[in-house]
Amino acid sequence: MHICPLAGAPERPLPAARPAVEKQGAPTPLATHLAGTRTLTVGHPSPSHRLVSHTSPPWRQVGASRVHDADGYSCEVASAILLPFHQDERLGDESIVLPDDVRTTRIDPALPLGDQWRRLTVLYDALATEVAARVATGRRSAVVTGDCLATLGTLTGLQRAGLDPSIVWFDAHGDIHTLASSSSGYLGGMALRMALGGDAGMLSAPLGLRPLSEEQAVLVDARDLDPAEVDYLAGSEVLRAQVDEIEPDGLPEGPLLLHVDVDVIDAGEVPGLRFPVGDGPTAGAVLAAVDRLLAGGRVTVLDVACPWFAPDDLMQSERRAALLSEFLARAAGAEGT
Ligand SMILES: [Mn+2]
Repeated sequence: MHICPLAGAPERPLPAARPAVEKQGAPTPLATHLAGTRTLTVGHPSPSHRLVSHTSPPWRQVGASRVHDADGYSCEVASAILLPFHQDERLGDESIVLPDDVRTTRIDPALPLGDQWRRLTVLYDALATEVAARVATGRRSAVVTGDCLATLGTLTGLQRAGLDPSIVWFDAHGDIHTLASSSSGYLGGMALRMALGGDAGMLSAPLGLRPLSEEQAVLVDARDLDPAEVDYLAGSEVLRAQVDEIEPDGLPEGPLLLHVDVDVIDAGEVPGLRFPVGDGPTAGAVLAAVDRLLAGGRVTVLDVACPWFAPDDLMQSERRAALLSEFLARAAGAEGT
């Protein structure tokens, strides 16, 4: 599995492999193709959403484009939806850098001033619109965001595409707080709980997100839990697993949203995290677990959250880019197909 270098190569994607926003009449002309780049910027989302149903989706197809390099060899090109935000704050472009050869669709709508929940709703609605359009093509998609809260938009998009996905949540934290139980008030620490119906009036209801049942959620390697999270999980049906042992066979049936907060990786390997946690699995172990789950053929979206601060230096930036490259290559790659 590799991503071929595109520099200097004629870009000749096959008809079936063009970016979703450019094909098959995506709901509205959402994207503006920026001249001279392969980045698409999605600006103003449509309030209407096309519903499609997939009874037997071909998820073994890859979320990638097949191109031919200068020597005529074909290879897979990764593509990704990028939401460069931490909550409703636009991150600098240096915060999340995707490899040059990743076909990137950037979600960057104009947000209304004022109320944070309204801003987040507009932002995640735009993400959901793009995810739904991408998923409707039957390809696995990759989404890269600045925090875990944005996964609510990805989940909403899958549901708008007619799916009823379960969620596999790799995270050093539980993200299972409510507004009432959280002592910090950090919204990212409530993301999974909101997917399960927590504080539904704030984001889930305005987005049209249908809360998942607890049995549809698997929390993987959450090793830094607050007492209120421990109490909730002890009385809930949320499944728990470890990175080293998780296998597709033990997961809820049906399509899966695979969410990976990079802080699940031992903090020693991921510099500059907002909430670093040690004693975690290696990046290699997390990537191997992702490989196993992708090989199961049910992952519709690989969602990678990057809750880190802006990079301190070039070395830090390059380490992060290398890590993201590994994830995106897997989302695009032929393994498991
Ligand atoms: Mn998280």
